[in-house]
Amino acid sequence: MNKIRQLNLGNTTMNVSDFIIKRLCAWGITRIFGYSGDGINGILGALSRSNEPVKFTQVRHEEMAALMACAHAKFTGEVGVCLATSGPGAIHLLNGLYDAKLDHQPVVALIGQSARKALGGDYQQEVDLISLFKDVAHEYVHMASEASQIRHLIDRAIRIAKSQRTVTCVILPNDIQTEDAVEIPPHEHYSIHTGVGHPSSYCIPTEAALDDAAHVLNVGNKVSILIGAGATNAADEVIHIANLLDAGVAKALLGKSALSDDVPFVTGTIGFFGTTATENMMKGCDTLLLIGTSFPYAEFLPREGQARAVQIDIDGRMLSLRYPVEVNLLGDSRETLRRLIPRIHQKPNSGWRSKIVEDIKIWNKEQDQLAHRNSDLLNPQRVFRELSPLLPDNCILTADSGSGASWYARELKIRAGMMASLSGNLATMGCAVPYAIAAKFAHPEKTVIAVAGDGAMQMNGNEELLTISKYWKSWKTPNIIIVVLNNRDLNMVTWEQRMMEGDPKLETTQVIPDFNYAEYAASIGFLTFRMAFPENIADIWKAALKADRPVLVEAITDPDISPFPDHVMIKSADKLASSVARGDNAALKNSGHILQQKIENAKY
Ligand SMILES: Cc1ncc(C[n+]2csc(CCOP(=O)(O)OP(=O)(O)O)c2C)c(N)n1
Ligand SMILES: [Mg+2]
Repeated sequence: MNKIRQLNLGNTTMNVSDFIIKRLCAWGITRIFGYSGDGINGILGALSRSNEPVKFTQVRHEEMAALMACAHAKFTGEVGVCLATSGPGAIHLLNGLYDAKLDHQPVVALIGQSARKALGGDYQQEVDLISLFKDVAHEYVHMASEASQIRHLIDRAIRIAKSQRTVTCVILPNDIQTEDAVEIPPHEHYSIHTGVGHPSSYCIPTEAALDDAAHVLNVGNKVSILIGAGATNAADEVIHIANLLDAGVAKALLGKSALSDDVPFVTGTIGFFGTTATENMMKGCDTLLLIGTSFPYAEFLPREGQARAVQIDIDGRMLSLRYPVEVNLLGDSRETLRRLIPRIHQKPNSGWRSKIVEDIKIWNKEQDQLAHRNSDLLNPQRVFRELSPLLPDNCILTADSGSGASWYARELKIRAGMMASLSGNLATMGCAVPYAIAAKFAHPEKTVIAVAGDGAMQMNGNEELLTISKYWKSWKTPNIIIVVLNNRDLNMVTWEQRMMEGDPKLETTQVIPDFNYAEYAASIGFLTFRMAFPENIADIWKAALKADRPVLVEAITDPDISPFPDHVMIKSADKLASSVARGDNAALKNSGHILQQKIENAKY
């Protein structure tokens, strides 16, 4: 074995950790997000002495490392890697790893463990990591028990993460990390000899399935299309097929950046943060084409039986999951659409498409009025409506779970070349800032804008500002803007409680401590703005966008303006009436005329 080691390294001694770094680099991994601990001392040593191009990003909390690894995967298409120590460090990773798992992102977690001789001995920080990670990394979680396993553990963890678009995990006992590396396992029984590399390939449906799908789409009269993250890279094809089908296109939240909002028949988002144009289209269609989406909420899709449906998805498990689909197409969105398009007959221009385009115009006009309505404090809708036209080309947007996600969904208009993401399926708070940091590391030349709630900032965003402060001078451009919606409220949930439970705002659980985010960020080197008056909004955005360092914009916004649009709230008019009857006037105060009447007439 020593001979092999020397063959590969000349006179240098390579240990298991050096070899792990080398192997990661052979796979093209260039960044590891992580946090130190004695369970991974060997790897940290190897990282610091490595001449390989891999870089380490030191975060403030391991959950952030996992969220960054997920965002890295989302914004680069590469595998994201995070590194944490045994016990508490590994446990902290979990939420971020679930974010990656639920949004189908390839992420590899490398975690430390107590030394092998201590395992099973109730040793300090000893946690049963295989069991703990068995759900989040169920496709592949293994612990190394000897050096000659390392090559295949790393190779398989990366390959499976890539091919299944999921989370995998390699557990590395602390003592194994400094053993001599075995680059080439002995050529004998029980040895595993894996290689590096994963082909770029795509899957396409059969000709027969394409014919069947084309038939359903060709005989339909009112076609609506819903796209998700799986339609990224298929924008031209989506536009092409939509034009042939005389259809409109709605976007699930994770598919926000898959298609430009400039396209006149894009109805915007669907769901709780969706537009009336999308809602009308879904209610009126007789045919539904789903592309790369697993948008979950049935009530926003056509009723069963209303529409004949075709779905395209790269993952067979996601087919016919949300709507009983007549023709399931298992394949890559772009390649499948390319093969479907020649089979589609051009539908004549009909009232269907023009009504969709008209609905979009009506929606935009109404939203403009709503953004300019008076409120006690700053209207959050106006904050984002004024930012949207100023967004730089090719910028990257991220958002937290919270009211900000609604304004991000509805008010920030995507143009071709932009990227945008959030925690779609896990919908975890606290992803906006780590996502933005990962985006900036991956694309340092681009402007990155994160929309964060004040609750999320208090949960972890404030700490992660320190990471920006630590690294921003190493980025090619300094342009990263953190927008904090300071509403002193866990606002989205406060509104859900009004809508779903008929509760008034519950002071004990919903009001959060006030904090001066701008002052704090300024103290660690940010350029900061407190946005409190409508007439200053545009000027603050312009100044923020041309800043020569990271920016934090603290918008002091009105929690009584609902992040949910009226057409969604109207379905809960009786519950909202109950919240009003119990002394909370917010639902009545800022709603439109029709909703107001519904609330006033509602029985509770
Ligand atoms: C980790 C986590 N905890 C709790 C929730 C439930 N939740 C969703 S949005 C929200 C409120 C967020 O408050 P804030 O960050 O202040 O944003 P706001 O809605 O006020 O703009 C909560 C508590 C969640 N999604 N994730
Ligand atoms: Mg808040």
